[in-house]
Amino acid sequence: MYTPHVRTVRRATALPLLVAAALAAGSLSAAQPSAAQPSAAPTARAAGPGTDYAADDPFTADRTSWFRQDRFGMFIHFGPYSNLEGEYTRPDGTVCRDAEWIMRNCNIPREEYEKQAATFNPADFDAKAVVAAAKNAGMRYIVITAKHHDGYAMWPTKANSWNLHDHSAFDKNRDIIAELKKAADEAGIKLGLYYSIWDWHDPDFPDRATFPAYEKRMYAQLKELVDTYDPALLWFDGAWQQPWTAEDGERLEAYLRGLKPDLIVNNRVGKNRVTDGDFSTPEQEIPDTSVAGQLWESCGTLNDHWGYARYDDKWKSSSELLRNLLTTSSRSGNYLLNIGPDARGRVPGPAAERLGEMGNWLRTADQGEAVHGAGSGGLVEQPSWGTVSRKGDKLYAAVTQWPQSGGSLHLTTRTGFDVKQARVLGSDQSVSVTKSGDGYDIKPSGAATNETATVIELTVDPGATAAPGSGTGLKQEVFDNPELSGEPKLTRTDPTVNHSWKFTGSPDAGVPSDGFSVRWSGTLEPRRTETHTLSTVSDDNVRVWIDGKLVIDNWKPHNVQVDQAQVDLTKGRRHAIKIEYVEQTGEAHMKLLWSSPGQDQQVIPQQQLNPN
Ligand code: H79
Repeated sequence: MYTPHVRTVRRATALPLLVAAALAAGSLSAAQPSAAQPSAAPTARAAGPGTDYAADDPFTADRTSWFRQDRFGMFIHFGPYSNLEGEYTRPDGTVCRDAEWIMRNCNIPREEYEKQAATFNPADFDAKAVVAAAKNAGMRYIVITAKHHDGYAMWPTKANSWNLHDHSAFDKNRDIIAELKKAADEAGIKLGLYYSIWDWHDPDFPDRATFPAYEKRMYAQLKELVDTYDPALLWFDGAWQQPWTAEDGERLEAYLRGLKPDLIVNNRVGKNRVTDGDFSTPEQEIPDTSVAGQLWESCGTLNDHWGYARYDDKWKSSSELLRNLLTTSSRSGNYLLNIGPDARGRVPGPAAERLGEMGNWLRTADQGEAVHGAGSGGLVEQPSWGTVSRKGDKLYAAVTQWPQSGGSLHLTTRTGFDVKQARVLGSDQSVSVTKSGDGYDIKPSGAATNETATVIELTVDPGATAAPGSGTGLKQEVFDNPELSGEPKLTRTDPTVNHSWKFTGSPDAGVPSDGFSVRWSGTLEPRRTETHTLSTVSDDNVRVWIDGKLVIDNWKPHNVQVDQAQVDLTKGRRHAIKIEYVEQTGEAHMKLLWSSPGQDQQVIPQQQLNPN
């Protein structure tokens, strides 16, 4: 069996400006109560009761559409550590090896690290060539380290002089981030920027007492990045490190979304939870299934290091890398595959070679259709002989273990659907598909087309899906006590159960941010007759009844948790739903999602909900 490589909006309102202004004024603890927002438009970005940070559903929003389609991106780790190329010669002549962590792991004294950084001259960095290599590989976006843990900025920041412009031997007229942005724009490639919250260089980082001074510089740098390079995505890292807190994450995320509402942000902006940012970030690891409650992107290396390491020749084969990409996209995830340019800024030959081979495979006979724009689809179980992804009415079975002559591949189905047509991409052979046991047997008549994965395209009729409903949402009753007791403070129709009140927010300006409770009731109108997976993302207590039956019961105060229930729902029928939720103290979140074999995970949309 194939085993993947595993080492292991809304519009901005004027409100963000208040936050920005408070920051500019040096006050990071701005708490401006917002005006009451109608529940249909949770646009508030200012801290305080009434704020709802969930502006949209990342699973369906236009904002995230490119990210959900693109599937394959290039990570670039590049900084003054690249100048050492992974080797530090100690004063006693012995050599210590690492990569982007070399300063820390090899205990390089700060002055030494600064001294070598002053000689950093990546004159051969060729943004056009890097973008061309990404595009040629089938990658649709790039994320480059604007600042790694060593704190060194790869753009001409004005916040300090620890940067490529002011502290290097590099051409003072060049700005590699600007060059990359221009080349990416010209090639239709999205540019994202990596920014480490953890900073080894800034003396104000480690101590909570001095941290606000660091944080101010960090906000200034991030504003520079957004204003100057207009990144499509920000990729944070190191936020697990003290003294960074979940409250700091709440404030930073709100600040960034105020700067650029359609920005995509990873979950390391906060504390790596499904409620932080837009997507989860498994590192050097591919989860077994789609991540419940959040988009996801797996980042991984081509060899064993992120930053350039001249001694590291443990290159993965392009076949293994492609299979990782197929596994990832078949689970509705993205693959962010890393290159580490050398001291001169050149892409290592073996890296370029593998990217080229990946691109060749993806272009051949349109095999890339199995990746770009494809996702899990859910119609079938994951097979042991490869991966299956879905794009509309096509299933792409990427077979890594081709059957012996005359043999067949079994597909276990999770719902009823018909197969209309089957063909092998890049081959004239015939493919027979017959019903068998819990699914279909697929029997190709010829040989595999290549060693990596041979793609069988099945054209399917996924069965009856009802047109979208015309619902208006659920009845929502909000109580200003944590017991759902007495008269509700307010009653209204809530379009979706998709709320991130976090620490400071609440359902209404008149409801405190701690000690409130909410009941939703009405009906749920599914579009397919299937077993649905209902997921709640909650903090704190939650319980859900469907047709009078308690199906989710997590009635103890808790931190962010995902709870799931399998429920049989019937197309077009209005199933009764009731949800009770309590916010005790701390953060508050409450989301309700569904998925089924024929329905990708999403927040249950307004059209399928009714208040009665
Ligand atoms: O930039 C590369 C590494 O230098 C950096 N992240 C990648 C993209 C990195 N810094 N530290 N680490 C990786 C190791 C820390 C890993 C963990 Fe975790 C932090 C384990 C648990 C918390 C990563 C983040 C895995 C889960 C969350």
